[in-house]
Amino acid sequence: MNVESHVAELERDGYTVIPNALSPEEVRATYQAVEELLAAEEAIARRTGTQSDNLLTAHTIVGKHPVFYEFFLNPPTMQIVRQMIGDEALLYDANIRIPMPTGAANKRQGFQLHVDREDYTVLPFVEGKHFPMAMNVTWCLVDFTIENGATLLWPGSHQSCRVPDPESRPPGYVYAEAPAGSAVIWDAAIWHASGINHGDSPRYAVLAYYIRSWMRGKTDSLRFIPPDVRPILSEEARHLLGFRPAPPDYSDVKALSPKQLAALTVEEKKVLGFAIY
Ligand SMILES: O=C(O)CCC(=O)C(=O)O
Repeated sequence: MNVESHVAELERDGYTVIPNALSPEEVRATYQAVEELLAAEEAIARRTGTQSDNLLTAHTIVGKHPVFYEFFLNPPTMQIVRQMIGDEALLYDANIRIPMPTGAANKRQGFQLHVDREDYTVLPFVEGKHFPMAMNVTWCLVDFTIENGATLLWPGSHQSCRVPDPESRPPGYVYAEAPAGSAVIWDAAIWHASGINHGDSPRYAVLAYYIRSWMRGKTDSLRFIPPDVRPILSEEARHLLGFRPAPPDYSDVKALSPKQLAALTVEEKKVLGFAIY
């Protein structure tokens, strides 16, 4: 994989496609996990609108099925994400998203033209210069085609530092057509919309949203991991989710070496402003 060219595409176009980010076995196992999770949630999800005729979704999936515990460390994806938003990038959320072959869209729910979480990905930069704050990743579990609802992307629109009219469909979009196993990575500020599925089978996909390490976002993304799952996760997966020591950024703390930091007593940490409670 040529990391530099994927990063260059993300910077220029606002998106890139990594073929074979998942092996065929991983695609199969993930597909099965998606089916199991959707079936487990179906009764409630139908009532809440999380699953509907046109769209099946599942939210906050990391802790909901063992296949997803480590999934979001996907090495080819993380190489690119870390280049774009820093080595300490956090996994903020992950979802299942399956437009169904009805040839119709729900109102909003990603079908409208949008950017992701504009409060911090676009609005701070209006009239200024784009700065990447978050990356959205879609793993295709089936081939993404124009017919089955491949995502629509407006290349270069992340540089506009503007939020689009959700009801509009300006010219200049491309479809993220990609074979199963691909990861489509886009800058959260790119204008995009879910395609409508005019095909004859569901468009299976798993999505994740990564943010810069110093951001908090708007949901309590740590507390959606069930307490019994936390100890099962690898150290790296816990770190990705944000279970990590967060030394405050006072100058007297920054002056300490990792060894000195590790040796601090609770009383010393209290004085230095650590979150000890
Ligand atoms: O599933 C898709 O094609 C698009 C999803 C989307 O727009 C989003 O997650 O923001």
